[in-house]
Amino acid sequence: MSADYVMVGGFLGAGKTTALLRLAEHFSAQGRRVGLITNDQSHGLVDTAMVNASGYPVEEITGGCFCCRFNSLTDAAQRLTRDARPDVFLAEPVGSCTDLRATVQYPLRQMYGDDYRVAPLSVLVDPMRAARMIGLETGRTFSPKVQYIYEKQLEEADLIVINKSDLLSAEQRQSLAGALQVRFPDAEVVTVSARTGENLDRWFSRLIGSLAARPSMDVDYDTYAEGEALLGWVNATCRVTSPAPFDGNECLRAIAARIQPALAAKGFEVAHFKMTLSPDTGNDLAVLNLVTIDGRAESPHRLADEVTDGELLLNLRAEGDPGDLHTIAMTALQATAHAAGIALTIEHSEHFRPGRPVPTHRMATP
Ligand SMILES: Nc1nc2c(ncn2[C@@H]2O[C@H](COP(=O)(O)OP(=O)(O)OP(=O)(O)O)[C@@H](O)[C@H]2O)c(=O)[nH]1
Ligand SMILES: [Mg+2]
Repeated sequence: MSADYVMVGGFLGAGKTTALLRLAEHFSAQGRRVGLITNDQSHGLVDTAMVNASGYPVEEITGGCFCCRFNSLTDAAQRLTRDARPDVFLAEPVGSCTDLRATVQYPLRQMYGDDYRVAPLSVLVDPMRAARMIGLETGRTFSPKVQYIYEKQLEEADLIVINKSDLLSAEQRQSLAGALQVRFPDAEVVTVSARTGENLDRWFSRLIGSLAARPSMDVDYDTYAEGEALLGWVNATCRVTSPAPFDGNECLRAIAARIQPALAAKGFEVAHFKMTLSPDTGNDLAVLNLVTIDGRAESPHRLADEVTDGELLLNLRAEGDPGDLHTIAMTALQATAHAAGIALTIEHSEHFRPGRPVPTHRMATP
């Protein structure tokens, strides 16, 4: 019997992981077994920590996007099948990745059509980012080549899912949905809130169908590669210990309070800056996110109790020099720990620009 394969793309920070966890709840409530697949250019993923904390089986594909690591994607699905026998796979590609229809969906359908029923391609958008990108509102945004990736993501969508509707007025919803529909007529536009649950059923009901059979879009891989290379990536895994219990939520807030102004001073636009703090005991988790440089850092999950030791993960993706991003992040981690009397050891850290995307397969038609 074939399993459903649902991929939810969209730019960094749009709310993919939040929405996929909602989708996992939705399918679980129907008695279905879900397996999640997270993906990033490198390891030490905040997303995997979030999925783990929610208790769903998860496989992480690191070292490149799904399209460039297609065999890792199918291997991950097979490992999940062996361990948890999911009948629906929920996959989150890297937020700077596009051309997923031609490089992931169509190859899966052509080569593994007996194993997977490939659902329509959803592309999530953050409404503030989208309104700036398409010129409905002014404010900080990315360079044109990064914008190219953003627009290509929307162009290939079956479903453009405007997320975070809880942040929008009725007029803002209408004008954004209208503008996206005119610009991307092949897609159905739905507006939801993964946070409040508003209208999620409408979106989820569309995932039962199958991928629209249309030719894949044209992509200029030079512009795509140059766009990705404008983004800097920092991942760090740290061990924190303290002789006295400390407030883990406040610790993340204090780190962000140092990083955000330092990035702003350099003129770097944030794509997504996220951190988690997982205490060594229990399943609780503190999460902090920032999705634009002029936005406000948020803590969608807070630790209920103080902590004495745990693992702190930092993932920063911004348009800026990776070396500078790394220095800013490491300085803030050490300075915050020092000020709070916490011992912080950086066990792993790396910084880089994503390499040129070289898909394993590329299929022009379904
Ligand atoms: N207000 C609001 N915030 C949301 C909603 N959905 C997600 N967020 C927040 O948006 C931020 C980014 O969410 P994620 O789910 O981590 O986004 P993502 O697309 O998975 O990000 P990357 O994996 O880095 O590309 C977090 O602060 C979320 O809590 C929503 O419906 N409303
Ligand atoms: Mg995510």
